[in-house]
Amino acid sequence: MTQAAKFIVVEGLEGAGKSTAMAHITSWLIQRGITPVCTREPGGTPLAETLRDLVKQVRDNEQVAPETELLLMYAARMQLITNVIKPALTAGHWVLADRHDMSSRAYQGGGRGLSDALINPLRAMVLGTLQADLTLYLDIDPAIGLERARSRGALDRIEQEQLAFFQRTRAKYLHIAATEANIVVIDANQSILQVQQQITAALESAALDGCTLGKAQA
Ligand code: Z5A
Repeated sequence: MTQAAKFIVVEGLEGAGKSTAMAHITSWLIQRGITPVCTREPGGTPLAETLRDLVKQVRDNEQVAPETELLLMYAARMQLITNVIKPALTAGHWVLADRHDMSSRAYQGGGRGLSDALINPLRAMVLGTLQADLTLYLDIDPAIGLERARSRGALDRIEQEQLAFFQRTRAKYLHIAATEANIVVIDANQSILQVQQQITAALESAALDGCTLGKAQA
């Protein structure tokens, strides 16, 4: 493959099918000779995985301030970008991310109601010039996503939020997707096969830096 390394992000509410999509995209890329470095957020380095555990747990019924949650997300992201994402892209590896910055804007911005004025300075510090080449936002009715998540077992601290929290989060996701470039909305309410077909179509038509990957090489 001669294309420059690309940064592809999968986003969506819980139960939207991100893990399922990650596996599909990975095999789509491998068929084209590209083995991506896969990440998840929060997480992906030893310290970031510890922060992930902390942010997902309920501890002694302590309320977690929205700002604390925001800072933990960006602390984990800083570690991941510094130690994994940037080195991978610099070395010419494609990066495929299960959640990234759009999650913070949707959950802590939309869901928790934190302002752009509060979030944007953190984004500037942590992201610098890093930008996804393509974001696939898997849009799902929160009630359906939560039902899928519940069927897997116990819910973590954020998953225990009320439906209205996820409706605000979804609204923010949709607003960002409608107003910013390089974001494709996938209807994740459909069957796994139909979702995969939409993802394949999005990947095939994505002009990643002017270079369309298209069909697999023979
Ligand atoms: N969070 C945040 O607040 N701010 C941030 O900046 C970041 C994160 C980065 C991370 O959770 C939590 O952190 C998350 C947001 C917050 N919290 N919440 N709530 P996570 O990433 O570990 O988990 P998740 O987002 O909740 O992912 P998930 O529940 O594992 O969902 P998923 O990966 O999108 O879905 P899946 O595992 O692919 O599928 C779920 C099930 O549905 C599974 O049984 C599938 O077989 C099934 N499935 C998948 N697709 C379909 C379709 N199309 N039809 C039917 N069934 C399907």
